[in-house]
Amino acid sequence: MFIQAITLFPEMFESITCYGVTGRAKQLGLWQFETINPRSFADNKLGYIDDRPFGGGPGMIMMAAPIQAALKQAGTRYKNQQHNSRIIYLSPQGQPLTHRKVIELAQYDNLVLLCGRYEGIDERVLQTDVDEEISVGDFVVSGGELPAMMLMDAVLRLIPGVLGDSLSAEQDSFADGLLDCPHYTRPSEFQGMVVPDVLLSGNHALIAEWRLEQSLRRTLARRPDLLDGRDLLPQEAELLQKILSEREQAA
Ligand code: 4GT
Repeated sequence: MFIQAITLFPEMFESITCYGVTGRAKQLGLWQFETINPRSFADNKLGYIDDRPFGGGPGMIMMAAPIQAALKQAGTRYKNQQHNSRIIYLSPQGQPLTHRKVIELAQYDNLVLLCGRYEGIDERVLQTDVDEEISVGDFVVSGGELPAMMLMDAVLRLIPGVLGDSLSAEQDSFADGLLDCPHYTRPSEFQGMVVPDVLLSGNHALIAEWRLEQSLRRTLARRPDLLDGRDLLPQEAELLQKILSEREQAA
């Protein structure tokens, strides 16, 4: 996968290109990356790419022309029509990023991630040049770079070979629409707290069932919205029934 980020702060992306599993995967050639700085397309000597908002108000707006020039440089629509490319603007006004969306984005050969700063980008270039707007959550940060890196990390994890163990991605929370179960490692006793017996039993079927039950309990307690409209497997339905009837007895 070839990822391009349109950003005023290219160095920020070192955190994803140089470190951890994403850094290793890049070294292995499993993905490629470049940044394009809209600053280099400023049509003035001072290099400014922002201006005051029409209608007044605080802050500055990134101008359409340098953003369009940067997107044009990125190619896609213009040069790489043989590739399947997606141009994404990260913003709080976008559709929420979910595991489902991450799977969808992992199918592209090329993602172009447009990162805003200041109060955002002139709407007209978003209208004409951007395929979709995505949000990483209902909160505001100072720039699109961190949201872009969150999207990148989530997508890259799904590319074969990026995670050392191919089972890891399948076992992540949300891969099956549920929250993750609790995890434990040595020592088996820590400050008087012990690891659940079943995890030391060596009985893999029992362990798998315990983990599924824990996932269901947590999802029910913390994120019941995730269970709405989700088809349950027979084993899940049975465990959920057990959990719910326990609750009724306690009440
Ligand atoms: C939040 C998100 C995002 C921002 C999000 C334009 C200028 C947007 C600053 C940028 N804040 N971007 N993508 N929740 N801030 O995804």
